[in-house]
Amino acid sequence: MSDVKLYGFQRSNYFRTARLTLEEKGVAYDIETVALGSDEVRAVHPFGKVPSLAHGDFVIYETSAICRYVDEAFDGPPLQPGDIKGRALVEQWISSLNRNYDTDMIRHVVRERLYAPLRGLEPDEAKIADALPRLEREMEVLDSQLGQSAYICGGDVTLADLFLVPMMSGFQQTPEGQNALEGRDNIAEWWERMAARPSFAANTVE
Ligand SMILES: N[C@@H](CCC(=O)N[C@@H](CS)C(=O)NCC(=O)O)C(=O)O
Repeated sequence: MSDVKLYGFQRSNYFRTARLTLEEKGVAYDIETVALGSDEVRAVHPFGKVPSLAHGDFVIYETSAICRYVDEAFDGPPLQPGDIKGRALVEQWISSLNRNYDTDMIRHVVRERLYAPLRGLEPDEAKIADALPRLEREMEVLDSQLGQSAYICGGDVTLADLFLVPMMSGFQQTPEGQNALEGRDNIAEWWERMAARPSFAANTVE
């Protein structure tokens, strides 16, 4: 049993980002599967969201804070650059991935196209259509960035890549995702590199 415990559930893309970070750092951890709305989740997150992380009696929520904490509190390969500008770019990308890409890829497309039918609901086609022009630009920007370096923020994997992996895995399963990714060869090559990493097993959703 480890003194690091990650709370959440595997379908959550943010939970998987936190897991990928722990895996990349080589940190031993336990998983506590908690259901949204449960007393267990509210005990470790004031807004009842996932994930949260406990390290001993220190409990932290918000995925970017969790990932930075894990990167800085434990040994293992650094997941943020050593220089100020490099760290600012990682922060820029994490913020943009959360604000723009997660909104459109996950909340507008994946939740409607993949998850709504699992709950017996019809996808909200207007919500999906609304995101498509933004997704076009988002994929253009991402593909251009990945044309400059192997990973989002340079030649090494950073936290920014670990935020994108779970978003991309759901998105590319949708027809809208496949369409938006058509011809985006730099994104496809990045995906192959990420999928080849041992940490990628932590991204699997049954
Ligand atoms: N800003 C939060 C977002 C976390 C989040 O939205 N998690 C989703 C699961 S992927 C969730 O808990 N949704 C339930 C809800 O919003 O009530 C973070 O970075 O941790």
